[in-house]
Amino acid sequence: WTQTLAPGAVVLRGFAAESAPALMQMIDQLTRVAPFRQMTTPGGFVMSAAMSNCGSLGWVTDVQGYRYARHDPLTGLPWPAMPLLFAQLAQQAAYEAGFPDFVADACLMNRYAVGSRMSLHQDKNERDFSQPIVSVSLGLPAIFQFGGMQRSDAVQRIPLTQGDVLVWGGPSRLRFHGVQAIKAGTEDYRFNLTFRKAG
Ligand code: MD5
Ligand code: FE
Repeated sequence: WTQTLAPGAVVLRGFAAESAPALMQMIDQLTRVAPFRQMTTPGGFVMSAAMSNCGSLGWVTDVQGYRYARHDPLTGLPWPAMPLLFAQLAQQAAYEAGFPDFVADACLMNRYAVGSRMSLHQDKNERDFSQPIVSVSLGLPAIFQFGGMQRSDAVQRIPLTQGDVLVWGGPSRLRFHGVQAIKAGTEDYRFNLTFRKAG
């Protein structure tokens, strides 16, 4: 079933539940080529979530800033291609949410260990904000913080479990958001796939 959180922000509960084991296996394969690593922010902080990418562009951060890059700075290799399973899932979810022409060229893979979090931020390194972001939750549950257009705006707390897919478009594309510290559970990690049209 689908739930609208705000204009443009749609939750597809369990949309990826059946695909979850295959998605996790794919993450494992992709990150043998492009390993998970904790990146450094321009301010010099080591991010709490470990990240990797697939697709023609990958999101990276280091002391020089946030950007999309064609190559993995850790290995010098191009990011691994986006698997068809990923591309089709992202496209179908965007379609369900009213974005029929979404084609992702970047998939950021986030891995949260117990205690990892992501502080409030906006996603604004992409070229075209008319394209949505599709995010897929796997593994341990999380509490997602869904804020407003300003950092100081109140946040809604949205529980997310394995297989939940969110589509963030329209007026919600640039909202502040974050992930609260992950609690211990029956698995080791929370994974999130974040699909974007970056270029
Ligand atoms: C996560 N990742 O759960 C989230 C899922 C990131 C990140 O935030 O930047 O890697 S994407 C959530 C998102 C994207 C765009 C807009 C909004 C949320 N929003 O309006 O709340 O690891
Ligand atoms: Fe984000």
